[in-house]
Amino acid sequence: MSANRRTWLQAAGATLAGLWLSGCDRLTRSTKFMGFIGSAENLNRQVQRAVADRTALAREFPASMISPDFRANGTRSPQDAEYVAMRDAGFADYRLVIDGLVERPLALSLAELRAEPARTQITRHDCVEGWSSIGKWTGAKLGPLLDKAGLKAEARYLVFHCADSLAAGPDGRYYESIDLVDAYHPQTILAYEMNDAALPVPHGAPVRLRVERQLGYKQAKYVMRIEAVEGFAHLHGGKGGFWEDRGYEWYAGI
Ligand SMILES: Nc1nc2c(c(=O)[nH]1)N[C@H]1C(S)=C(S)[C@@H](COP(=O)(O)O)O[C@H]1N2
Ligand SMILES: [Mo]
Repeated sequence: MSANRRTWLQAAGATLAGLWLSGCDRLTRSTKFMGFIGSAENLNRQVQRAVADRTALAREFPASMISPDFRANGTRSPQDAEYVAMRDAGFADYRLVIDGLVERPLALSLAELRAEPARTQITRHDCVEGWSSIGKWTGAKLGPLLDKAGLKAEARYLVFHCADSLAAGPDGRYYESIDLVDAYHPQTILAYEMNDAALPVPHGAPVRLRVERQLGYKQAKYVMRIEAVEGFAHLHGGKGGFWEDRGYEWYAGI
């Protein structure tokens, strides 16, 4: 809710309380006045619904519905030199960096990430191209990790910097961003397992984001660094993601 709207609601509330205390019950018989109360309540309900919907859980499925052939899309095998070297070393040197607007920057090995509070979920992945697959994901919950790093008050978004280039040139690197509502959503995890095995390279090894209330392109694979930022206009094309810079919506909620 915007500060303006909150101030307006508070002002409306104060006015109502004032009128109420004046004991003028003729007002309550005035249809115009009751219409005003009704619209304030209605606005409040709409705001509530908007906020509540964002924290609702995405549907989870039984194991019997896991897709035997979960499709891999976009980058399936990064050719970027740093990634190739890391992959060939079995990701022993991998460190997940969480930095930017945080009090305590983190650099976690896979073993350290696996020791963090985790969640397993069977969810449906919906790609904007029109296909869906159901998979089982296990990973570290993002919320507790952010608390560990200590987000600064100015932080409003998280940018996921990936290891793969999907296009040539300096802005060809894949990246994505989400807001803090999605970051703290209980099903938002940094997945290191898919279908009970280590996350395979085509699906984003060693770590990928699962942000289950969003479309496929928000599910950043090959995540190297999570940067807390105030805004993302200064990054790449300025729209907050590889595909967003090429015309997709930043908010891809489902
Ligand atoms: N780093 C990176 N993340 C990415 C992509 C990509 O090409 N590179 N493609 C996106 C798209 S469009 C989709 S649909 C999903 C595909 O995930 P999957 O390969 O596990 O099906 O990853 C998303 N995340
Ligand atoms: Mo996608």
